Amino acid sequence: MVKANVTIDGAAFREEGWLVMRGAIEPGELAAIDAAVCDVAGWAEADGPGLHHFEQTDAGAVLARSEDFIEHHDVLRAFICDGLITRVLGELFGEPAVLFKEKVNYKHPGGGGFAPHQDAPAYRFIDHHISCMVPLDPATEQSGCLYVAPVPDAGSSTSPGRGSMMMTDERGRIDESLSAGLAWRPVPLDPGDLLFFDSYTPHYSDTNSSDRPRRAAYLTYNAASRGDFRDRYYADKRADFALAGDDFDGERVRISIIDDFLGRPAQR
Ligand SMILES: O=C(O)CCC(=O)C(=O)O
Repeated sequence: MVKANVTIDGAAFREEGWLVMRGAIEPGELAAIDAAVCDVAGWAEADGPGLHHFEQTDAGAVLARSEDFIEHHDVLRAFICDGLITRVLGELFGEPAVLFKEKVNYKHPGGGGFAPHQDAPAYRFIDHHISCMVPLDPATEQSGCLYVAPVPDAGSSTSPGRGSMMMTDERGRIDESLSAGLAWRPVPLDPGDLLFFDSYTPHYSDTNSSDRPRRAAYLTYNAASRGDFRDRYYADKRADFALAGDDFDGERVRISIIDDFLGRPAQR
C-alpha cells in the first residue's frame, strides 16, 4: 500500500511548478508496480496490447516508451486511477482528477534524452494538466533524470499550478535562447519517490550514459470538471502517427505529438 501519512505541499507546487514527495510508495507496492511494468514491456515484444515505441541505441534497437495500457493491467489501473497519486492530485487541482494519459519511458543505456519543452502543446483538448513521474530505477544525472525550471512569470498566476506562459516553438521545444535563461535544476529521484509537475513547467533530460535502464512512468491527469479526454487523446494520437509516420526528418523517432524526443529511429 502507499503510505497514508505523506504531506502534500500544495503551496510549494504553486510556487515552484513541481513537487517532490520522497519515499511515498511502500516497497511491496513498488515491487508490484515494477513487475506490472515488466509485463507491459513484454507486450511490446509479443504483439500484446498497448502502444509501444522503439529507438536505436549503439547497442541496438530498444524499447523507448509504452503507453495506453491501463485497461489491460489491474495492478496498474488500481495504482494509477485509485491511489495516493489521485489523492495528491485532488489537492493540487482542488477537485477530483481524471487520467488523461499514461506512459512508461524506459531510457535504456544510450537511450535518448528530451529537448527542453513544456508538455502543454502535446496534450490536446484542454489547457491544463499535472503529471506525476514514478521512477522505477534511480534517476540520476548520469542515468538521465529530469531537469526542471520555474516559468519566468512565477507567482503571478492564480491557476492551480504554474502561470500558463507558453514558451515553445512550432516543434514544441523551448528555443535555446529562452532555455539558456532558465534556472534549471536536476531532480534526482529514487524508486518510491514521486515528482508532480505542471504541463507548463519547463523540463528536459539527457541521454542515459549509465549502464542500467532508467525506467519511469509518467501519469498525466486533468481536473475532472474539464472532462474525460483519454480515449479521444489516444484515438487522435494513433491517427496522427498513421498520417505523419514514425520519425521527424528521418533523424528522430516520433514517440510524441511534439518533436521533443532526441532518440534515433529504430533499425528493426
Ligand atoms: O523520461 C524523460 O527523461 C523525460 C520525459 C519527458 O520529458 C516527456 O516524456 O515529455
